[in-house]
Amino acid sequence: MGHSGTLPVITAFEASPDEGQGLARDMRVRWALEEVGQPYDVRLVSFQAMKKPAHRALHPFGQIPTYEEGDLALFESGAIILHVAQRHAGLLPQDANARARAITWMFAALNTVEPPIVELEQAPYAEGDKPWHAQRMPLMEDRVRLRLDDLSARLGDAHWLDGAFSAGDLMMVMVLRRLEGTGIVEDYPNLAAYVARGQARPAYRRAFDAQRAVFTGKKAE
Ligand code: GTB
Repeated sequence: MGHSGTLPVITAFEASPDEGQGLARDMRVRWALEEVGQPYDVRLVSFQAMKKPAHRALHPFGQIPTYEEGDLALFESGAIILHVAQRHAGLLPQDANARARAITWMFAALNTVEPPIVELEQAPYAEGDKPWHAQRMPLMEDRVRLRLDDLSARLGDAHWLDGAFSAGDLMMVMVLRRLEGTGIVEDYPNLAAYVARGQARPAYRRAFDAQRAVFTGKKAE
């Protein structure tokens, strides 16, 4: 975490509840920046500071991640990654149609696959004390499996969703990672291999180590 003053600055949890597992959404932005070789600074934000006016000026919903670059300030991990991918080579194909398809996979990850996964993940915290919670869990899990059935069928034995690795794969891998601990992805060997393939990328490893260093208190570099 240098402070050159000229690098883009992202925000991340000062104390991520996942204790360095890289499940919060700064991880996907870090990974994108690593894929394109763009160094960045990180400003760590506490849960309290996130809800204060200074942070809300950057993020209307009082969340992380945000992205500042010169006089540009962005929020929403998808918008940030699209911005990074459009300005640097490495995350989107050159061909216009292939590029549009890769962006489509970013939206599919965020709009079609992530919502039921987040719903399932958050239910125990949000409604775990309700008498109907135990009955709702399998229904939510079915909705996740419906998406994974189709995603698995589409991926088949390909390495990535549409040709070369793209921002669409980056987003999809990160979304699938949110199922860690449920055993659901493991029921789809090609999706499990797909996630592992993403995690094996050197840029992923660098991003993971950098966010983990926030938890362990060690410097990543
Ligand atoms: N749609 C936005 C985006 O894609 O950027 C969503 C941003 C968002 O949900 N941010 C979360 C946040 O700031 C962090 S990522 N939450 C604080 C708040 O709302 O007050 C969600 C997240 C949090 C923690 C874990 N974890 O510990 O495992 C995983 C994911």
